[in-house]
Amino acid sequence: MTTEHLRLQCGPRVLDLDRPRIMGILNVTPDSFSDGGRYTRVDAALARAREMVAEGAEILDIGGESTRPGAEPVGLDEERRRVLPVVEALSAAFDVPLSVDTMKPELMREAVAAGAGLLNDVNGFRAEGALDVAVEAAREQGVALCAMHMQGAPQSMQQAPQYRDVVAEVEDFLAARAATLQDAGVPRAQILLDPGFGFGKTLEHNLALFRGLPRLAGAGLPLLVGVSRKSMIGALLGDRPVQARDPGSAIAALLAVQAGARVLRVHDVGATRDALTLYSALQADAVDAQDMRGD
Ligand code: HH2
Repeated sequence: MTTEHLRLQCGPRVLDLDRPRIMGILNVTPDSFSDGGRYTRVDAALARAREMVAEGAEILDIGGESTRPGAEPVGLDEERRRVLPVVEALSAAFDVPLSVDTMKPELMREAVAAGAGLLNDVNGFRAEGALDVAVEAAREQGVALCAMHMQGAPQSMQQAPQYRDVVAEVEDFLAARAATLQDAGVPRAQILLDPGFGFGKTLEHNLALFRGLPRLAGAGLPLLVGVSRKSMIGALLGDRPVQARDPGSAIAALLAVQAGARVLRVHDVGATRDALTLYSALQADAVDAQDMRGD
């Protein structure tokens, strides 16, 4: 694990990453793989956000386009209509950084204007115009950027993903994105990297990547890990259905922290928080228990 003091600036707010932080997932889509259709109304999204913050979420990630394998792309106007009212309502109601999960540069710009402090792009800011908008928002408003690795596009990424060496290729990709962002003037404290579990990866690729997390974390930039409810958890537990994957997801999140992850993107915030609290209380060499709990 890296010894560098890591922190993450998300607009006006700074998160110290000496202890891991939980990013609660708020999908405002009709078709997300585990919670689609539940939080599409602003009042339902607000209520869910309140719950997650009470349970210990320190970042909320709002997504208006499902990226599950085979998902249909959503047009800009529709994604805007889903996401922006929720970002506005949440930024008025909560003092936690808001992340917006989008690949579209127009929405990135509008989300930052509406109060987002983090741009989370599963496409690693590779869509036309995305890098320019993200860099401008990072330099002018201090927002954080999360660049994720994905092979292919959601519609077809699980058809036949192939790698020579998945850990080396993801490591090279993330290093190259980090270098591009830094060369464009984005400070290190505003960069998060994510290996992208399940995005153009078979179960074997996901397992290799998980085992390679210490190597990825060794590069010195904070890692975000998102395995919550994903098919790798279901497969490892004997075809466990999506709604029964939360205990396994919390354990995997904990193992990711042990391997160097600093931000955990999860659906079940309470279970993940409990796992982290117990870990720090029961491990002699772990970070102080109070710190983990966020007291
Ligand atoms: N996974 C999903 C979506 N966004 N962003 C990052 N940085 N890392 C991830 O692993 C990640 C992500 C997919 O999960 P979910 O949001 O629950 O589902 P859906 O894409 O169906 O909305």
